[in-house]
This record gives sequence, structure tokens and C-alpha cells, in this order.
Amino acid sequence: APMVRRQDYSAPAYRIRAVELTFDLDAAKTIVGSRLSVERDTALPVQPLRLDGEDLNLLRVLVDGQSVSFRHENGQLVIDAPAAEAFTLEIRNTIAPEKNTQLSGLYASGSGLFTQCEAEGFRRITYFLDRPDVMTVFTVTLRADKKKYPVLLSNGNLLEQGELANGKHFAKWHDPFPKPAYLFAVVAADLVAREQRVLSRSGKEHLLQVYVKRGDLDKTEHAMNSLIASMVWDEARFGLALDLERFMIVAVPDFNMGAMENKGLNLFNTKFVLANAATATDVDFDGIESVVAHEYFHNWTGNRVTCRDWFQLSLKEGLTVFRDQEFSMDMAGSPSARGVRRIGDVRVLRERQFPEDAGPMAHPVRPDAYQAIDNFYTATVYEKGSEVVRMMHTLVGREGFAAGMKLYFARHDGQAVTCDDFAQAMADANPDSALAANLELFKRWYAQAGTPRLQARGVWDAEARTWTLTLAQHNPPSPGQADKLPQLIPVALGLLKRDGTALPLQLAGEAEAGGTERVLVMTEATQSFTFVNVDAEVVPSLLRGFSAPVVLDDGLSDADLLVLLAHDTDAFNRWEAGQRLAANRIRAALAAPVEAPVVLDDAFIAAMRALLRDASLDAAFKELVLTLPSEIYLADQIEGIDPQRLHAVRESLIDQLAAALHADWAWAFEAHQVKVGYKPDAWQTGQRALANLALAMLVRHAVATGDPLWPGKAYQRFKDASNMTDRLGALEALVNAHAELAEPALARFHAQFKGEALVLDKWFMLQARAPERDGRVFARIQQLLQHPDFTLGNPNRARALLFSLTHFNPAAFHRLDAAGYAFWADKVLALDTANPQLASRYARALDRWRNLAEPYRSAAREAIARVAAKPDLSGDTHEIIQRALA
Ligand code: HT7
Ligand code: ZN
Repeated sequence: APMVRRQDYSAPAYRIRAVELTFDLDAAKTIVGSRLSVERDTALPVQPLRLDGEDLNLLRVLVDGQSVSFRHENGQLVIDAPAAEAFTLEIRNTIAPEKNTQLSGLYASGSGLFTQCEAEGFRRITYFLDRPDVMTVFTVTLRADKKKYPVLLSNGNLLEQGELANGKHFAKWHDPFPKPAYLFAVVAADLVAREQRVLSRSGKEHLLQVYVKRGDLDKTEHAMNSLIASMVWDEARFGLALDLERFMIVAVPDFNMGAMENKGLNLFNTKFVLANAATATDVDFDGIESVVAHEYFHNWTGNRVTCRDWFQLSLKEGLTVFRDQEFSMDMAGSPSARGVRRIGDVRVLRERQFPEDAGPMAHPVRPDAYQAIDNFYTATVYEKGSEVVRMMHTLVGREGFAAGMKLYFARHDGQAVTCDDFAQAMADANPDSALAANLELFKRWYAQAGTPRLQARGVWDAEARTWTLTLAQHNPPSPGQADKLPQLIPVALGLLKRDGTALPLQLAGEAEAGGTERVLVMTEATQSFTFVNVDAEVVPSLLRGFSAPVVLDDGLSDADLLVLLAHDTDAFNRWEAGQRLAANRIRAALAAPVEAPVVLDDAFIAAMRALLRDASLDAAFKELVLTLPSEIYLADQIEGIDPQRLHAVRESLIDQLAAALHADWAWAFEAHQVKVGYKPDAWQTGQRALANLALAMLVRHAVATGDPLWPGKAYQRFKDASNMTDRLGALEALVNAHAELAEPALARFHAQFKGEALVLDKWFMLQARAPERDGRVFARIQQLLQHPDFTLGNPNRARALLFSLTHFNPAAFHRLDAAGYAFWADKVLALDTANPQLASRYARALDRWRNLAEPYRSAAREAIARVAAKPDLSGDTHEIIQRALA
């Protein structure tokens, strides 16, 4: 596929002011009629009209009612010289939804028909100017068999509906807001809806609906509550009200991503809608809250103001992720619960985005070129993009940020704009801020790929009573970007005395100390900051709250980290101190000879025990501190990684924590039982998370020592649990410890939930993610491929089994005999024929092959080369494979 380049952008020569679409819906053959009101931009030289189209069967083309000559070129329909400046173009074509296994365009799922148009799916429905800067008013008439498809939905407001001959019926929808085609949606299915009427602050009434298949209504309450909470929050925090009379969410069983923000008609992966206490875990409830909020927030950040071109994707995605993260933090409530959320968000960033930024797919938040845009819905565009917005928030403050948002909408409502436009509005609304003073410098975050390294060293001068912090930044090369310039890095910090108390901060030149926390703004490659009135050595707590997406090297000793772990008031840095203490031990063990036993020192164990027993801390926070850094995160930090060795070392440390803290785990398990009715709130979620971790540790230790007590207790809890979080936690404890009772428990779980697709996904996932031991997990995954409930056709199921191995279970995947890589290659090829978007995401499991030690590295390369050799690889997968080998 040819490269699309950001610098080649040119404004469209034609606009489509309005379109009337008619659909005669049928799974085998749907007829699409389209009547476009087209206008030529008379300021530009006359050019051919080029309409995008893919996999369409064209029946006719009329211009102002007359037939017209046209041709096909590069997959486009080209009309060389339309005579008038404004004309009506009529197109008729057919499509075959049931053959559409790509799940882009109009496709069949379950017994319904659904669309997915972002990024370039609309062209798979009919010919169109399928680009986000062409905004059109849509009127849509749907006709279908009434029995099969009793519910007919599209964007906006329902104008009319009624009966037709031959058992058919119709519905006519009109969306008053001009929108790009990627926000178009249609649903035809047999669904039921939970409904709620709500008033926005202005007193306007809205109808909210959550559509699901019959039988799933009892799983829609949380999605509805999340939607209402999102509405309230966006009005309260940003003054952004819902602009539609009706807002619909529809659950779709086969879906490539999480959800889609189509105007007024959000389509969701069932995973992010359906939940009740019996079938969904706390983590699922949480995911639903975030995704419902995320899609709802897109109505302003994405739909009202959209992207000029797909290079600007982070304009809507980075900003909307930032908004959903802030929403979830506000929903969590207490400062400690906010800290827990921040830790969770940074974990995702560092486990997914950091490796991306260090590998062959590294790209700036605003990419410069792509072959397949689907490949750029990445952690960089989403999560790093959100961090870029968060840094702006840090630089201008909460009020300043709200003012920037206000100006952004005042300037750009109804437009398709760029990341520059957003940053400019933020700076202009805050003219006295460090952002405005350094805007061009700040915008390097959009332009430069890679994770900057930030070195920090402090020197105390006893005589001068000063402490000078010297910061140095360096961003290693990325593909196509050899040399990088310094970036603006906000460094939030506090200084702790050795006894853990916070030092009032006073920079040289300041009249007096102001507070115990500061944000230093770094704008040079190297920079020093001198604090005065410092009477003793201090322990710096740098990059509090993870104030910038960088890798910090602060040179702190274990003794310093123990001070932070015991006393830091910043939840993120307190947690980070514990993670670093653990990582230091893992690194030391990896550097030692293989035969040397890995022994956890008493200081570390005592610190962990103190934290676990600390009555002033929340359970959720303790669970995070007592969980060792993941193999995925550690592997990204270590050059020439041997995944088997890393796994063995980490497992051994967990075994030791399980043994050394045995009595503490038993206490923690008993002390964190929730005795009231199930609610997925921050407090209960924390209690359950810690109790489940404790149970896992107890079962692990019991299996190692041959003690039947805790496996028996876990099995009992698994059987009797009153909610899925506890049930799955107990099952996971048995499976992860390879306990004998895991088998009967798995069988029972399958029998109990065989009718629940999302719960079966958990059953597959749990087995595929279990810690590898003697190749048992890999063997189990191969068995499960043959299971009657397994299918590659449903993305959730494919993710539950295949992605669990390759993306989430490094020790099962990276095998000495290379069988994991052969498995990967087979599945990339199998997925690629049916669903290129899913295949190319799957293919990325080997992005970081160059960072592997031998023999893994060569074996991985061979597997990638095998995939590359397939002659008809999809454009999506081809781009990933080609970059991996470059
Ligand atoms: N904006 C949505 C992106 C999306 C998507 C992209 C490519 C292929 C399929 C897709 N489904 C949804 C989701 C979001 O960020 O909210
Ligand atoms: Zn989004």
C-alpha cells in the first residue's frame, strides 16, 4: 500500500453538504441508495471528483438525474469533469454484510446488522468523500424485514417509522449536525432497550437508551448509570451539555475495538456494556464506566470538533482519554483512590506505550506517515496523547485548562481541526503560563517519537545550605528520527527529610518558602535548580504523579527508596519506590550466575509487611504495592532479555513473598472480606483486590508445601462466591498455582456459564494467562484451540485465547523450542484472511523481537520472515511486518 503523508494534506476540492441514504437491508445483499448534494470549491482549480469505495458492487451513477461517464482508478470512482458548481449525485450499489468478516463497513453479528465506519469503513458501504474534513448532514431511510430486524436505528432523531408490504417496515432518521462519514452508524437487529429520561442542567429533556439482545437487560444498569454520571460530569467540569434529544448505546457481540462514538448512536463491544455482579468483575465494571464515559465525551471532543485528517487522531483520542481518566478519578473520590487510578493509568502507559515507543512501530503522537490508518489507533496516539494533554493541564492549572477548552470550542465548534489548533487555544487562554511562553517547544511532544530519559542528580552544600538539582534529558533515536531536540518536561517534586517529613520549598531568588510541592519546568537539555535553606541531606521525590511520560534516572539508593516507600505523600511515587526496590532485586538476580539462588532480603520483606499492615492505607493501594512489576514492564527495561530467566526470577521472588508473609497474607485475607451487598465502588473493589491477592499467595504457598488447607478454602470460596470478582479470584488462585483443584473448578465454571459469551472469554483467558510451568500452559492453549466454544471469528474470543498468550504471557510464548513463534505465525496468517485489523494488532506481539536474547531473537525473526513471505498479506499486516523487519 502507498504511504500517506501528513505534509501532502490538501483541502477537499468538493464538499458534500447533505446526503439522503436509503438502505434495503438484508444480510446477504443490501441495496444502498445515496443522493449527495455536492459543491465544488470554486476557489480551487477544477479537478475530477474522486469518491472512495471498497468492495462495492456499483449499479448506477447519475449527475442531476442524467447518466454520466466515470471511471475507476486506485479504488476510487472518478468523475472527470462535473459541469456545475453544485449538483446532485445519485449512486446505487449493493454490499454483502454477511460476507464482511473484516467488521468494517456494514456487517452481520449475532442475528443483527451493524456498522463500523471509523476510520475508513464508510467507503465499504457506498461511494463517498470518506475523509474527516468533509462534513455532511445525513438523512437515512432504513427498510428491512420486521420480524428479523424489529429495531432500525441511525444517527440523530427519528423522523418517521411505519409498515411496508411483505412483512417489511421502515424508519427514517435525521441528524441535524453535519458530520464526517466516520461517525455514521446503522443498526438493524432484534434488540430491547433500557430507557431513562434525564434533564440536563439547562432543563432540556433527553432520552437515553441502552440496546442489548433479549435476555441481557439485567446487565445494563451499570452502563446506564455510567452514561448519566458522564453527562453530569461533563456539564459540571467543562460546561458541556448533551446536544441531542436522544442518545443511544448498542451492544454488538463481534467488534474490533472497545466502542465507537457515532453521533447519538454509540456502538459498543458487548464487553463494555454488559455487567452484573454474577457475570462481571470489578475490573469489568470499571472498564464499562471508562468506555461509556470515553465515547460520551467524544460527542464534544471528536464529534462537535473533529480531526482535519487522520494524522490529527490524537486531537480527539488523546484529549478524550485524558477526559475519561479525569472522570474516573473524580468518580473514585478520595485522594487515595485518585492515586490508585493514576497508578493504574501509568501502568498501562508504561506496559503498552513505552515498548511501542522503543520498537519498530514508534511514531509521534501526531504521526507523519502511514500505510494503513487502522495501525495508528495506538497506545502512543491514545495514552501518550493523553499524557501530553495532562502536561498542558499541569502547566496551566485546572481553571486555566477549563478556560482553554472553552476557547477551543468557541473557535472551532463545527470544524475539522488540528492538534496545533488545540494547543494554540490552550496557550491563548493562558497567556501568562509556561505553556504559552514555550508553546513551540512544548509541541515537540506531538512531533518527536520516543520516550525521553530524564537524569536527575541532587547535591547538598552544607555550608551554603543549598540543594541543587541538575536535570539532563536525552531522547534516543526512533525510526526516521535520529536526532531529537530537548522537550518541555514538567517535573513535579517534593523533598523529604530522612525522617520522612516534607521540606518547605524555596528556590534561590524567592523571598520565602512556598509549600512542599513544586512543578519545575524543564526547557533545556540540561538545567539546574537550587533550593535554599536546606539544612540536611534530602531524598527527592521527583516526577510526582508521573508528571511527564519519561524514564526517570534519579540515582536514588535502596535506602532512599525505602524512605519514599514509607513516607512519600505522593501515592504514585510511594508505589513507584516499592516497584523500583523490587525491580532492583530482579535485575540483580538476572545479573548473577544462573545457579545462584535468588534471595529476598529482610529489609524488603519488612517494608512490604509494614505496608500491608499499615492501617492508614487503602486496600487498593496495598494491592498495587504488593504486586511485583510485570514481566512485560521489566522486559522493556532490560536489554537482551531472556524471558524464561526473567519469569523464573520473578516467580521465585513471589514464592518468597508468599512464604515470608504467610501470616500476614492470612490476616489480609480474613480482614478484607466485604460483608455488605455488592457494589463496584472504589472501597469494595480495593477490599476484594487485596483479599484475592492474599488468597493467591496463600494457595501458591500451600501448593509448594503440600498443604491442602488453602486450596480447599479457595475451592469453597470459588463455589460459594456471591459475585464474579470473588469467584474468578478464587479460580485464578487455583489455576495460577497449578493446584490439583484447578481442574474440577474449571470444569464447574464452564458448565455453570456455558451460555454467557463474556464469561466464557474469561474462562479461556484465565487458562491462557496462567504463569507458565514446564510448558503446561502452552499445551493447554493448544488444546483449547480445539474446544467447541473456541472460534477465531469472534474478536473477543480470539483475544481471550490468542492475544492472552502472545501479548500477556511472555513465559508461555517465548519458548526455547520456538513453538510459540510458530503458533504466532500460523495465527497471524489465519486471522489476516478474515480480519486484517485484528491480524495486524495480533502481529504486533513480536514488535520487540530485537530486544530478545538468543536463541529467541533469531527464532522470532524467522517466524516474522515466514509471515512476510505470504504473497497476499493484507495492507494492515504488511505494514506491521515490514516495519518489524526494517
Ligand atoms: N474512535 C473509536 C475508534 C474505533 C476504531 C478504529 C479503527 C477500527 C475500529 C474501530 N472501532 C472504534 C473508538 C474510540 O477511541 O473511542
Ligand atoms: Zn476514542
